[in-house]
Amino acid sequence: LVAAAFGILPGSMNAATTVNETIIVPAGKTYDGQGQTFVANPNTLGDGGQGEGQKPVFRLEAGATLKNVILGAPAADGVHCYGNCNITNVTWQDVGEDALTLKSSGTVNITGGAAYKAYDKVFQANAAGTFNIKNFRADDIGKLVRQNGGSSYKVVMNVDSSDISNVKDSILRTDSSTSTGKITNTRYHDVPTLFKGFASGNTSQS
Ligand code: ADA
Ligand code: CA
Ligand code: CA
Ligand code: CA
Repeated sequence: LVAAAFGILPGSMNAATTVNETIIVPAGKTYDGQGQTFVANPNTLGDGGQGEGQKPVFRLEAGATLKNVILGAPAADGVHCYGNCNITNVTWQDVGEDALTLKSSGTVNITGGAAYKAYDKVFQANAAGTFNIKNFRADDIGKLVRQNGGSSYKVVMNVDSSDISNVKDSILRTDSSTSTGKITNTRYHDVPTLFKGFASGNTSQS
């Protein structure tokens, strides 16, 4: 078949790849998913519910890039970044426990992509650092960025040119008096509060 020869047999493009063991992207390397859908094996990584301790589908070492990836359900604990990472055109169709966690200090650049159906958090900051979120779409979420509850390190949260809707709690949330939140050029609807827990003067919106 001509279609088979060109790899466009019906169904073959949309079949999800089941990830049994966390895919590690080494320091400084790029993993290009080429638009493929990845789902977690619930028995080895996690069922994508609210249980803590699930494993990530992707683990990015410092300076790694993840691009052109669709995470389907279950997405377990999503993506873990150990230091700087670039997340380009990555879509979470149904966020698992959370979508992405900064596990050690660094800058996370999230450009393009989307996150849907996050019962609680999308991006979780478990270390000091910066989140630059640009051209992102989020719908039906608890919070877009949450600094780990009770922590006092500094997290800089920037959201630009994004579209955020149906938020249960807030877009950006921290308990740290040094963390900052900035939202620019962004559309939102059904969002109860943009910022929660920031010290006065540490937020801006335009
Ligand atoms: C919760 C939990 C933390 C950590 C975090 C996460 O905030 O209290 O201990 O597990 O989730 O990284 O998902
Ligand atoms: Ca959690
Ligand atoms: Ca979900
Ligand atoms: Ca988590």
